[in-house]
Amino acid sequence: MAEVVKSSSRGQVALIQVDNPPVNALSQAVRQGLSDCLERALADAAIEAIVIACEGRTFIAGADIREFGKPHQPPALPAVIDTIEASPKPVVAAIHGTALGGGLEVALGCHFRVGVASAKCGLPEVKLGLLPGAGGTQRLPRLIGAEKALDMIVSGEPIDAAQAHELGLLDAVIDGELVDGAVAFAQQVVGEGRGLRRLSQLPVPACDPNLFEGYRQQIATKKRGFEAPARCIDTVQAAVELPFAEGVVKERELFEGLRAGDQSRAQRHVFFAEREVAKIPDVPKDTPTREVASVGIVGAGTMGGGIAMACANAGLQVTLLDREMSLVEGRLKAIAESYQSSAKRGRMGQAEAEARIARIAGADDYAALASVDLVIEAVFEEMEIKKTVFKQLDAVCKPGAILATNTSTLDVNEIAAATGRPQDVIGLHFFSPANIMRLLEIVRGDHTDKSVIATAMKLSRTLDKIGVLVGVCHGFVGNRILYPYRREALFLVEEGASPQQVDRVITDFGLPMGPFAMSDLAGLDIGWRVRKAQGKPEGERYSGTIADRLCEAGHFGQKTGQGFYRYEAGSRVPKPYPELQSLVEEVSRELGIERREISDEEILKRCIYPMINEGYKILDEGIALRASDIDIVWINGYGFPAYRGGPMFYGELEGLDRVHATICEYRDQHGALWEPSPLLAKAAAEAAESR
Ligand code: T1G
Repeated sequence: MAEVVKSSSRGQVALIQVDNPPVNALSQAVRQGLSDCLERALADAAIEAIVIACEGRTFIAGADIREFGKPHQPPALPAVIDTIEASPKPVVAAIHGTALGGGLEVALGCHFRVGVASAKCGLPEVKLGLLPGAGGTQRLPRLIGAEKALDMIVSGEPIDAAQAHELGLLDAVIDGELVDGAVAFAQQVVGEGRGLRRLSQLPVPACDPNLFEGYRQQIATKKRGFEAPARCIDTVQAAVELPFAEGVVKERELFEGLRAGDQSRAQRHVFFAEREVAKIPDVPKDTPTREVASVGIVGAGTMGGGIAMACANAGLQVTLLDREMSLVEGRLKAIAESYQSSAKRGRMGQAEAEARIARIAGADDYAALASVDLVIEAVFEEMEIKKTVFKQLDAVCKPGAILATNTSTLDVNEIAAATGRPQDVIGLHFFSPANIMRLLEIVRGDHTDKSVIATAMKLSRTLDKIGVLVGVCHGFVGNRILYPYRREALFLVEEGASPQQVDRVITDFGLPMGPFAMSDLAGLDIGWRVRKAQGKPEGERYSGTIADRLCEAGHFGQKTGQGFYRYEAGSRVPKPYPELQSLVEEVSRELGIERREISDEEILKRCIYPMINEGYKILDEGIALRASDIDIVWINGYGFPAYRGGPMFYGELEGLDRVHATICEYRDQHGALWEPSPLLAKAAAEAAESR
């Protein structure tokens, strides 16, 4: 196996270089190599100083996350770092790329740290449901103070070289070749006889004793449900209150507790799942893509406007088209106000705001789209209207232009068939607000060309979104899973629960909103229109009775001030109201349902398990490439808590055999809507065997 840690020397300076692509993760071999090379350098009388650097694109980017589920293998990283720090010879870390996690902890064990101007330093363990477990929570506060250390450790966000230098995390920013600069720095340290700064021996600079309690309150809402952020605060507080030796014991104890927990397992699953979505078996990485520098958007509604902003934010030239110029001008005005407001709040510079506004032009004639590289249709969710738009695009757009529909449920193949170029048609399903939500469902039609798929995946990265390739079915992946979730929530209210009880159970589980508050936000009239068009399903229990009654009375949710909840003027706070309860009880009576107390546990299972079952049906039909893609859709499109890994991973945490057994019970109680997916049954049997 290629050497993952190499040593050489530059005069009296030993150069230890990690070479473990792609990110120089601290695998067992790297830890062993570092330890061996250090030992040799320390034993070599001719060596006066040591530089630790990395080959490839980055300094060490952390522990090897793939090793976490396996038994510890020596040498342990803290031991390697302690050896570095105890060295009687100065050790200098030479940082480029991103020194992250255990990588930064290795650098903190060094006596000095230098980096190039483009380098970044961070402790992102909290994003994996962990905390820095190799002394970082104890050494960093000793170097930059508790408050700055808290910011880095609890946010998990890296800082750039300039900030790091200003904080003292970097002793120098190297112009020119990094290793040369680091060796020169080491020689200077030796030449000047500079003392070795061992962070473990420094006191933590004095800080406000209320810092930690204040920080806990500060993150309570934003990090609701996550365990790791609070534990991160505990470890930094330990750094302030305990001697180093006791502080690292506390750190290790809290780290191991998180590492073994479900939340970190889930968040590590999400880390890899977010990278898997880009891997499409029959569309390899080197598939040619088409240039996308200009985008036409058809439909100046809320979605069209959001998509226009998402594209302008990414530097693309945008033409926003609608049949009435007054509609376009109204939307352009709203977009300009949004950017100006962001500039006023300091979210972006005034010049950047104006540049983005300037990138979006208006039009009311399809001829304006003749030369664009990509068109995204975002008109009314009605098939005939969409087909008319695509016929016009087919007549106007240049050969090779990509024609995309933002439909959230409709058949992309039927839309593509309205053109003479189905190979250039694809679905780009943005989530509202389109300039904020990270998820982009990329819907592959039967004839969609591979270059179009590859271009769409690349576009998702350009827009700083997560693109997930899905197949054609009603609702694709996200909304298809939403239907049974919402259906069961409505049934539970007909059977005895209240909307607020269901919403509380779901928000306690970790979603940002429950199904009823979410319906009120989206607008009850949207689903009402679809139900009226589709008609009541034959032979199965109808879930729309209560929602229909509300819509028939003109109660569409927030937009009318009343839906499942009432909203005071100007307020978005949902408030229960007695007339809703009377309506619900009336519907239960009409349906002959004896209302009963329903437990929170039943509510949770009846809302979440159908999502898992639908996910297995989606997999079985090939609508999603892998279960983890479904998790990414629901985490990024609907706020499923990352610390539960997504609906499919959550099913594994629950035990698929238990999930399957419960679904079978509900089928026996509530009928065929609960019929388990055969693929789930198979996975459940395998889970039972492996138990
Ligand atoms: N371990 C294992 N694999 C990793 C990895 C890691 N730490 N980081 C990246 N990879 C893989 C990744 O899965 C992908 O694989 C490939 O490398 C390229 O990654 C003890 C406990 C460094 C900013 O959390 O943030 O240290 O898909 O696509 O966009 O206290 O990777 O090609 O097969 O993301 O250029 C802390 C995680 C660990 C950093 C580069 N460190 N990595 O981004 O490439 S815990 C992290 C990143 C720890 C200590 C604790 C990013 C990156 P594949 P990529 P990129």
